[in-house]
Amino acid sequence: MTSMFPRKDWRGLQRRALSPTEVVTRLAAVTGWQLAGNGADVAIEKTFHFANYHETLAFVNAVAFIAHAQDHHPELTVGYDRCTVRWNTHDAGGISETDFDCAGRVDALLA
Ligand code: H2B
Repeated sequence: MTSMFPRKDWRGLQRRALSPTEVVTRLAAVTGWQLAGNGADVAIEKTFHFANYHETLAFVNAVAFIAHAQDHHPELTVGYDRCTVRWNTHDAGGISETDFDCAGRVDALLA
């Protein structure tokens, strides 16, 4: 059976790592996201806080839906009442425009 879920098609789309200046400029335009890691592991990350485990896992599932639809997958660190979302583009070996796009989609879940 074909999937009912829309999925981003990356074929033909050029993805590149943003320069440090580009990353700093984009970080200034978003709330709560910060730089983490080093070299090819450099990423943007933000920790989201929740009232309990149920809310945290509901958030994790919503992020997973975004990840599937965008074909872009964050590293998630999950605790009882918090989840850290960490985006980088391993295909590009750095932080790309896609990471900021997906960060905005995650923020919108709670807006
Ligand atoms: N997720 C992340 N975070 N970085 C990538 O470079 C990436 C991904 N690439 N998800 C995608 C999948 C790629 O491997 C597929 C083929 O589109």
